[in-house]
Amino acid sequence: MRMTKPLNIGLIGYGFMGRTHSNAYKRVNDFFDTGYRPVLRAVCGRDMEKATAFAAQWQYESVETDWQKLIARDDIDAIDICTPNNTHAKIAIAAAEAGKMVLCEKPLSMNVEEGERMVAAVENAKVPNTVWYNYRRVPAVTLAKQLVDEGRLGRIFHYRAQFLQDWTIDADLPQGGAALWRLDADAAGSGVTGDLLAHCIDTAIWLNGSVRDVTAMTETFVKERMHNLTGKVEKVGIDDACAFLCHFENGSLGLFESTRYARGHKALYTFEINGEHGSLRWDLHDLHRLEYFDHREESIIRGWHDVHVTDGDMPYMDKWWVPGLQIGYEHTFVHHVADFLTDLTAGRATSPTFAEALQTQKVCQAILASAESASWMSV
Ligand code: SOE
Repeated sequence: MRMTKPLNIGLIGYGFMGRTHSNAYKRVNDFFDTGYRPVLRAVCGRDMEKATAFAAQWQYESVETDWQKLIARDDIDAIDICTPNNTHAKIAIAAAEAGKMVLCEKPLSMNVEEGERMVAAVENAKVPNTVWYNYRRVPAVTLAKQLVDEGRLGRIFHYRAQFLQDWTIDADLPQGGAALWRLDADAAGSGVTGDLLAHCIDTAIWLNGSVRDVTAMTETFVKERMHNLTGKVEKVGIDDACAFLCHFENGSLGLFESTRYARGHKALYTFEINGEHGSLRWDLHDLHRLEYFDHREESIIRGWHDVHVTDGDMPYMDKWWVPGLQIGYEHTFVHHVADFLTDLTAGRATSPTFAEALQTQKVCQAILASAESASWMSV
């Protein structure tokens, strides 16, 4: 183990994502040799009682209730944004202007215009930045990237992805508040497009390159919900479901679907890529497996390989247990922090940067515009 330098973290937001990131900061040096050691300097949230309880549970050294004060502190190196989407831009821009590194939850922003300002801010300030599209760092997904980059699939024809959930079917669920800000268009920007399809699009761009144009349809099944801020029944502005077709720049065709109304599915993120020589298939519910088909194999043994991605020569797995023993969802965040710290030591950017995540934002915006206008939109 080399000597590690401290990296003082100021976390903003203590919800579900605040926990995944805190866990990653705490575990990373137990398993990865990165050159830096995150120090949980402060957590910031509007509710002092909740922030204090979070700080006690995760061992943050101090608590702030005003994110501007957190950013102004000299003992903070990196600001980690885990707040609702409508706050990402103002916090990230202020943090970059104060010379802090910025790690931002997905999606980058509410829209492309905000995202562009965020990219300009981190680039002008030359501060390290990244967006937490965590599924890239599931070892099986990282292995898929390796196989695609090695050219094993040949020319790509099709990219297909789905992200299916069922947690908003109940019409009595309010919009706004705690995790339910995801149902409030003013806080989230969009529904499944920014929340779930953004994950699929980030992975797709990473594996298969840029998206050229899209045609989409969206639906809002529950049109009105009680708003927990006003106490009134208000129109729902988010997309509950979205499906889109696209062309990738490499000539392949994309087919994507996401919904929070697929009864029985909790977080079924799947993708499949079909190329001239072979195909790949992955499923979040079985995340350590990568299915691979190679048509060039001898016909009598040709078939789908069910690769259990746990061997030490597979991405990230040499840092964990022994072959055959798997890891899970939380490890994707540990991997992201590990890469961020390693890249920091090497003076490299950590993908996806704000600029890369802006490409996903552009696709999301084109999807929503296409659904609105019922026409093809270029990205
Ligand atoms: C809720 O829809 C959610 O928690 C998303 O916000 C996450 O990004 C996704 O990974 C799981 O589902």
